[in-house]
Amino acid sequence: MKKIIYTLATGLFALACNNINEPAPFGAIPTKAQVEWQKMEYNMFVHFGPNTFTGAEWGNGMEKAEIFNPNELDCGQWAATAKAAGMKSIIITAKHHDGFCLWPNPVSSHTVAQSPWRDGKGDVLKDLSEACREYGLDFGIYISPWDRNDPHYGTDEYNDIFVKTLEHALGSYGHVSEQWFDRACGEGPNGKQQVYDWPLFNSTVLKMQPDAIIFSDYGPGCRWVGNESGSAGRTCWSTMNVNDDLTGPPLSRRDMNEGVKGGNKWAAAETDVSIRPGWFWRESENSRVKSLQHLLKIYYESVGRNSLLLLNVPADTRGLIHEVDSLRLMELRTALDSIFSVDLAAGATVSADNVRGGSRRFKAQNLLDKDYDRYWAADDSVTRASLIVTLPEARTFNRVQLQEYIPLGQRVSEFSIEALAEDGSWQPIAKETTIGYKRIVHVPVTTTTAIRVNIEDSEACPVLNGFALFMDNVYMSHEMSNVPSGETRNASEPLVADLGEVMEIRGFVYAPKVNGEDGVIVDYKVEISEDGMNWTPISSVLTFNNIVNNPISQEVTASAPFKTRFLRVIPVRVLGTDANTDTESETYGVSTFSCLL
Ligand code: FUL
Repeated sequence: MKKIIYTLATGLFALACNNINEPAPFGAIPTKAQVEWQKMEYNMFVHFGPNTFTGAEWGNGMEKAEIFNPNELDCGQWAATAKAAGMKSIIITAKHHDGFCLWPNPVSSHTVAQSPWRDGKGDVLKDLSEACREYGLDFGIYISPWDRNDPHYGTDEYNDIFVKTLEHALGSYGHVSEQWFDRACGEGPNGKQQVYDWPLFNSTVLKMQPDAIIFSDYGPGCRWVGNESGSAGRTCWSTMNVNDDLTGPPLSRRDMNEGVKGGNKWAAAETDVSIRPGWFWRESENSRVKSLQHLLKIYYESVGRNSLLLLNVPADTRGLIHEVDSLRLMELRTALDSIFSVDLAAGATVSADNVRGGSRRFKAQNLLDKDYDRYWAADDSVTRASLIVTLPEARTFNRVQLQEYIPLGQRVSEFSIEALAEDGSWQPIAKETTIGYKRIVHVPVTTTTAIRVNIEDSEACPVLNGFALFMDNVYMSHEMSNVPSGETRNASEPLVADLGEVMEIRGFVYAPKVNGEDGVIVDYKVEISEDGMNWTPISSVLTFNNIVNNPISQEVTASAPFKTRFLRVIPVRVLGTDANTDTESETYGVSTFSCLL
């Protein structure tokens, strides 16, 4: 009888425990589409257009449509490459800043229809959307609001034209998973000023594609990570503080990089970075495709830091992904598979010092079951808790992966990891801040039978759905230095070249060096001299294109060769020294400078 009462009692207890409510969502939470977007983790960006044929990073809009002729274009090859690389979608630059459209449309007269490619009957968006469908990939579109070709740019009419452009692109190719809005604009103070109607642009996208994730500095779907070097903040919140209409003062790069704790909108970071120095393909950069080590570093600093990695793999003048790039992608895939396919926490048992309502539904073991929607949660009053993962035997690892169940919001703001030492003490191996959708923590190579994860602080009760251990034998942390060293100067002083005698030159090359102490030149003027004392200006204020975000070597050529002995570049605006330039995490410094003979 006693036994029956006991069984009945425990049965009732278990029943009661399983009725414990799940935690209420905390703060801003993602939509279902945003959760699915984040689960993709790794996508392909393809920059392609007139710049592919001219070698420019930013076209000036004057490029003739005749130059666009990728006569071996095969979007099936792009999609097959992305699929084999393990990417889940492809986003194409349907219209970059030069205004050229990769699809025929009635809104523009500067499109593939005006090009010789396939006798003006080609359509890159059609080919790519079909290829993506065939390979089970999502399809996304980059359309630049900044347009250096459209004569209406800078007038009220332009916003309506832009809306029609969006409607056409978003309405003609089936499902579009992501709309990429680039807020770059290099018009400068004397250039055309366009006041964009962002609420109208965003509502147009959602009218045409209700589930599309809209990328921009502010979201609303996802936000820019604040740099083009492939690195999300070590602290990385998926929330931001932005106005409802997504307008307002420019966000700081730091806010974009790290997000804002307790921010009012969910807009997780998307890390866009190119596999090459530039965004567009250039023959000269075939030898400068990022190394496997560099790409792994980027992977850890994006996917491993609660961000989605959007890796740009530009198509070449043939219209194909170049062999060098696809080989590197396959090397990366092989490395990622070798690192992440064996979870060294498999077979472990997990306990916690607090389980929500004592309920089996929220038990700590859920962390290992690989079911995304089953999680461990603590009681509402608990913001500090410890989990102990006991391994079946001693195992060796150097990566600890943690995941928060983001459909209920991002909560953890501080955590530490310890390993059980042979003498029974807990030895600290990591101390970090945020987790988010996925956090891959680098720890020293550790051999142990148990790991303790301490949630030291959380905005609300912690809710975690994943824990894993990995051993990475491929990636070795080392300094990445892919910029040539050479003559060093303080970047706020003029850069002066003395050729020794009067010579004919074509222009000059300026290569800012990253991670230096001083600033990189953004805007500048050029002067020449025969004696080094009397100088003649030969330019108005010019800008190094996209140098703020992507500080790669810039080649500046004059419209015709000219003769001089001295040439100097006078900085007009320099990163890090201009109070109006937000450069908290961006100081670049000593540079190389030389003339082009
Ligand atoms: C930037 C652009 O200016 C670059 O050309 C490139 O498209 C990059 C993805 O975004 O803001």
